[in-house]
Amino acid sequence: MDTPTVTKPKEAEDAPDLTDGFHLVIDALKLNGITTIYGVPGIPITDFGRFAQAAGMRVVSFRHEQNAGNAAAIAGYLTKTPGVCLTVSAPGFLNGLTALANATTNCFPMILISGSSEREIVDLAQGDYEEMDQLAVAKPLCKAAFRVLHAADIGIGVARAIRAAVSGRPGGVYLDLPAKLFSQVMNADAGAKSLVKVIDPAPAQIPAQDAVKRALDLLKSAKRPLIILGKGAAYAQADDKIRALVEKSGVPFLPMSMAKGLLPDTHPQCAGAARSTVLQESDVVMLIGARLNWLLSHGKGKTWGKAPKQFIQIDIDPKEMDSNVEIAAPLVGDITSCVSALLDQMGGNWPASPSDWTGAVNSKREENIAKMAPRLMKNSAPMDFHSALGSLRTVVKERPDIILVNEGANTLDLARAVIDMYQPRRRLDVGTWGVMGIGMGFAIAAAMETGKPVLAVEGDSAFGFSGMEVETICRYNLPICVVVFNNNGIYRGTDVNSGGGADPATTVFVKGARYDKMMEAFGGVGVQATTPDELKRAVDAALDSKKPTLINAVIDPGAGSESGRIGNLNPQSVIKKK
Ligand SMILES: Cc1ncc(C[n+]2csc(CCOP(=O)(O)OP(=O)(O)O)c2C)c(N)n1
Ligand SMILES: [Mg+2]
Repeated sequence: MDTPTVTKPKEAEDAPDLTDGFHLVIDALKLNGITTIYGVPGIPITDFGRFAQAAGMRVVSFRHEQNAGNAAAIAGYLTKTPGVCLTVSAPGFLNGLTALANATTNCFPMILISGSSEREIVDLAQGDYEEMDQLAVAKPLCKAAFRVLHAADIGIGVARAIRAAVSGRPGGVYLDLPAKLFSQVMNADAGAKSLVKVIDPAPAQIPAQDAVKRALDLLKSAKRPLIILGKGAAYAQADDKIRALVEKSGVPFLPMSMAKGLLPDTHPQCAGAARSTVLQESDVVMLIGARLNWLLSHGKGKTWGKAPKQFIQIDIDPKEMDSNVEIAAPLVGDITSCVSALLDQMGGNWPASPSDWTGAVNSKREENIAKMAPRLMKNSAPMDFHSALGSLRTVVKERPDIILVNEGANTLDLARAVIDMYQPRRRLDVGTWGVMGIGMGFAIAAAMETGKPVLAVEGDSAFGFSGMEVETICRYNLPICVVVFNNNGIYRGTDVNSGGGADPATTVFVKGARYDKMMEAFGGVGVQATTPDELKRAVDAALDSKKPTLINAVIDPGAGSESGRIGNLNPQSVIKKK
């Protein structure tokens, strides 16, 4: 076995046989193929960032830890290697925690590394600088949490964090590194020997043969089968196998938001535009890396219609089965292994999907697409969501390789419905929680990890959660085009304060704000667009030039609806609105 090399700390120039905590953490990450750190500097990790950069790692400094954390999380999703976020103690740690919890909820592998205060003072609550028992706080919000107290344990600590993040169902891991650890010194050879290269961090989990047979028997018996692809299927990077399964079965498929593009939305079997019909009328549903959570109405109720359903579920986590409704054919294993096993057992003469069903799904899809088409083609000012999205839809059609980041309410729900995706893992959005604030962090990591241009389509409220990172985009000169759908507020810009006071209503912002000026302030390109044609020209120019660009897209303030497409989740008061 090769002995890992260690980077020598500067202080050790006179003592070449020494290393320390700073350098052991860097060496442990590098040994495991982690080359980028997303973070915000400060005590006790400023020098750590400097040393990591000196050692050839990419250390990307953000303006707020939540955005760095979101960047790390989506880097993990895109690469299947944990993304690393680095923060200072207590407040920086807490700022990173939302992203860690969100990563865990969405099954994105990431590691939050935070410096922390001195244990002996924290444990006695003696009021240390940024004192907090961070390990205890992090534990319920992630898959695993570890603290390393001795330099000699850094190798094993980093190894455990990596394995915990990517094995089984991926998620967030917290690694607590007290300030004192960084300057702990040890013999360089012993340090090198203490490092651990994780072997097979996400081992295949092969499904049982009888479970595969049970799933196929059920699928074969279906009169109205449906396949639902979740972002777990996109994460698996088993694109060819999944496509082969869908095409061999002939079954209509429905992509969840971040699974759009795994097979093109324009694929003849795609039932995206006939969602209500297929959910209501299907009789056997195969879930691939999709959970029956609120996004699928927990697998029951009106959304799922009256016809009895039987579910086949492919998931790596056995606990996912029967979480909401009975799963008739659970298939536990990693998606690549499960889909391969299904393909193998399907053999050469799998029957075609019943043609009355596929025909009905197709005609519903064509009907809905035709209904929407005229709304996407209007070239008027002010723009409404559909006309603005119509031009972005064409942009993505012409440039299917770009990455689309999307958040907001109407801006999210309508973009998801309107913009067809053509390639896997090109759509990154608010995920399971519908969280606002992922925009700039996701865009920055997507650009850095893939080298591809990024189009971030942002509600004006959504953008505000991470908007300061436009400076980061300019500083690193990233090929990111941000389009702010500016309707002067949350859902709409037209609410008034029903109490009659001077304060604005709770959901509205400064009218006619010029978000484009924010990008100009840092040397990027700012554009104001008032028609779909102007918008398309500006986005094309941005993606061609690869210059950081922000387009303020002026949207009719009255065009949106409350909470986009999930207004039904708002609790209602018995007292009528004034
Ligand atoms: C962290 C977080 N805070 C608050 C919310 C509630 N929320 C949902 S959508 C939204 C903003 C919607 O406005 P905008 O982004 O402008 O989209 P629009 O509907 O106007 O297009 C907010 C604040 C949330 N989802 N996540
Ligand atoms: Mg808005």
